[in-house]
Parts: sequence; structure tokens; C-alpha cells
Amino acid sequence: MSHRFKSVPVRSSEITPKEVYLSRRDFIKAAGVLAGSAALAACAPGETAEESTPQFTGPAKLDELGDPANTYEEITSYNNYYEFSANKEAVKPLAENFNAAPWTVEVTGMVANPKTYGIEDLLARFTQEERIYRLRCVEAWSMVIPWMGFTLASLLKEVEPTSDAKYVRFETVYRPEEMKGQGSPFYPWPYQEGLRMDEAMNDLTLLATGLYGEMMPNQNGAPIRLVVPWKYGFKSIKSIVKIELTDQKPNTLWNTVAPNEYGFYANVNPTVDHPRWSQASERRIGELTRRATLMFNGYGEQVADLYADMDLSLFY
Ligand SMILES: Nc1nc2c(c(=O)[nH]1)N[C@H]1C(S)=C(S)[C@@H](COP(=O)(O)O)O[C@H]1N2
Ligand SMILES: [Mo]
Repeated sequence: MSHRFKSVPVRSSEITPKEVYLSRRDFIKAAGVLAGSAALAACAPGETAEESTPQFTGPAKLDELGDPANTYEEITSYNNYYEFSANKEAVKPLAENFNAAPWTVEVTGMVANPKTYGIEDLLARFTQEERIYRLRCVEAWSMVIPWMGFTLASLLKEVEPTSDAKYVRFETVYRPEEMKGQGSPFYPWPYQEGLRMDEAMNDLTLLATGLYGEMMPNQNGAPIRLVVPWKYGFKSIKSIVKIELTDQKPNTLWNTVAPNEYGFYANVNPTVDHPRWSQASERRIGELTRRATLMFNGYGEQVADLYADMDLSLFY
């Protein structure tokens, strides 16, 4: 069973979307349940994922463009997570027994103050803020997801990157026993991703620890994953165990597998097609008519400056 805790003290539907909706104290409690429910799993054989799926009622949450968030069910049943499966509908059941606790995240490399954080610390110490972001997969589908978490910048400032640090490298956990997809020789495990320092420090960039007011479901990258909303979904690496500051541009899993299809930058760009399909439009999960894809996924005001001097058809 998933480590997700079952009842949230304040239902997110009872308050306005932009409000901070889970207090520090509640999140500390949640962190406690995280550890507790893993131990309980073995004693609750009759329990199914269906029984513990939270129900959300009330008015839809909207992003800043007025687009409604996808349902909890949609967001947690259609997932890219190759460590479990390449089939988006198969990930959820395969991830059910993944152990997201105990967990540590090592922040290291070109920093004055390297640190290994326990997950309870990360869940509890930062402001837990809801951000309703569009996620645009490179496969031309999209969702709107109400994330909770904190800015990557807030964590990086704490470890004090040196002036040599130019990039941030992220690494997913490597557990082939629990993640059968990691047995596939076609991918260079563990999954890795990278950002340029200024991208990492942008206020949009989150380390997400939950969604819809619940702790992060396993299939969405428990217990902590990156969210970079102006880039294709594959940049938003799941189940992070290591963050490394470096002066070298990091290798990324998808860029290593198919460099002509998946670049390092991966900014959402309707004018630069994937070699095998158009990026001009997308299928929003739950909608019948395709939508036009927006430059930088609609976040150009916040991020276009980062790429002012670059030819984005070359640096895709
Ligand atoms: N470790 C890891 N992170 C990953 C992936 C993956 O296969 N493994 N898939 C990526 C892709 S392609 C997408 S679109 C998003 C999907 O996130 P979601 O399942 O939470 O919607 O996760 C990204 N992060
Ligand atoms: Mo994706």
C-alpha cells in the first residue's frame, strides 16, 4: 500500500487555491504517518488502493490562466515512471509497494555547506505552499496539477553553492529490487536530470512533496520530486536521493538515450518539433479538443529572459 496518509486535517477544497493550506504542524504529523504506515502495511492485507483514494469535492482549482486542475484520479493513474513501467496505466499498481520512507536527500558537490537531509526535515521545515502548474509531457499530452512543496532555490541557498557551480544534477533512487523497470538494459540507470544554475534558482522551480494536499503518491515520485513547469515533463525527475552542484553540464537519461530527440534544455516550444511528432498542440487529459501549446508552457513572462541570447531551435 502507498505511504500516503489517509486524512488531511484541512481539506484543500475548503479554502482558496492560492492559500497556504497545510500548516507546518500538520506536515510534521504527516511525516510521522509516513514512517508509521510503511510498518503498518504488512498488517493490512485486505486494504486496497481504491479504498484509500481520497475524494475531492467542491469547486475546481484553477491555474493562473483559468484552466481547471485535473482530478486526483487522473493525476495519479496516468504516469510516466520508467523505473516501474513504460506503460502509463501500469505504473500505479507497480509502485504500490515502493518504500518512500526512510529516505534521505544528499546535497553535495560545489557547495560550502554540504548536507544530507532526512525526509521528515524536508517535509516539515519549509513553507508548504500550493502551486497549480501545467505539466506538458514531451509526448504531447498535458495536465494541470496542484503541487505542494518548496522552491529548490530555498534549499540551494542553505548549502551555499560556490561561485564555480554552474549546473545542478539530480539523481533518482536506484533500487532494482523494488523498481523492476531498472532491470531494463536500454536505459542508463539511475535516472538523472540537470538544470542550469539560473533555472534551478528560478522561483517557479519546485521540490514537490505532495499534490492535492496529500503526501506525494508513489507513482508521482514519492517522497520528493522536481517540478519545472516551463520544460517538458521528463525534466521533472522523481524520487530524488541526490542533488549535486557542478561546473559540468550534467548528462541526462533521455539525452543519453536519444540526443536528437531530447535535448538538455527541453523548454516547451510549439515551434520546435520533436523529430517524430509536432509540438504545436497537445491533448489535455480529460478534454476532447486539442489545445495549442504555449511557448514556455505559458510561463514566458517568468523565464523567457533566461534564454534571451540562445537559438532555441539549436538548444532544444
Ligand atoms: N525518475 C523518473 N522521473 C521521471 C520520469 C521517469 O520515468 N523516471 N518520467 C518523466 C516524465 S517523461 C514525465 S511526463 C513526468 C510525469 O510526471 P507524473 O507522472 O507525476 O505526471 O515525470 C518525469 N520524471
Ligand atoms: Mo514526459
